[in-house]
Amino acid sequence: MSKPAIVYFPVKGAAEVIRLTLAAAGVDFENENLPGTEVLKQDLDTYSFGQCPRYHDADCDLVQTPAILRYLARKHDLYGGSGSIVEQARIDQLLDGMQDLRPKIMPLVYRDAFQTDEARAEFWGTHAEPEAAKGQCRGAHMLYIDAFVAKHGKDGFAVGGQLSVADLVLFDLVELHQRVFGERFDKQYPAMAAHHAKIGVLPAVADYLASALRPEK
Ligand SMILES: N[C@@H](CCC(=O)N[C@@H](CS)C(=O)NCC(=O)O)C(=O)O
Repeated sequence: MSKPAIVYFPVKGAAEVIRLTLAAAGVDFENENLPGTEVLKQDLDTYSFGQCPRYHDADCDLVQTPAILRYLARKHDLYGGSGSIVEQARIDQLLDGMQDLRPKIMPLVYRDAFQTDEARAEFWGTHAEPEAAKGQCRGAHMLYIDAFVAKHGKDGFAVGGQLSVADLVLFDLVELHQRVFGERFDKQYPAMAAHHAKIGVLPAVADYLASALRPEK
């Protein structure tokens, strides 16, 4: 039988949160690289919304990253420790809050037009500078994430006291910020940097980070 697979481009991009979640769950998966974007529009049976990433295993074939993450969290016990629907809702809140911030930082990593000091200053001034959280940032601000984790996390985990899908998504979100802002980010958000360091040394995650399964870019 074939392994669970992620269908995407050969970059971390939007698929990295899925790879991290599978790795943390100890799932032996593979990457299937898309040769181009044409298939996304030609095969709407598979790519229902004309987009990737796609995930498939013996039980199902899915698109839409949030749906894939929740499926994997339920399947691999990464949706809160107690089976409590309140804890699951807390995890959902954090996932949704991070989903507001993610599209703001992604272009600074992946789009040439946003690799400028102006774009970095604009992002920092709107989505990372603590004072800016008082203004209109459309719900997308690192201070909100930081405060949510301080309130609802325990023992270094993002929500509750054990590893959940929210930890893997936060790990990736923090890393995107670190790629753009380096030490400036860690100094401004030490608890987020500490969370990243903690998750990165969990044995299953560390093995994945050092593996050939992880795209370089
Ligand atoms: N809502 C989708 C968005 C995925 C998305 O934006 N995918 C991009 C690649 S990162 C894509 O397929 N772009 C091609 C297109 O939209 O035509 C998800 O969360 O998975």
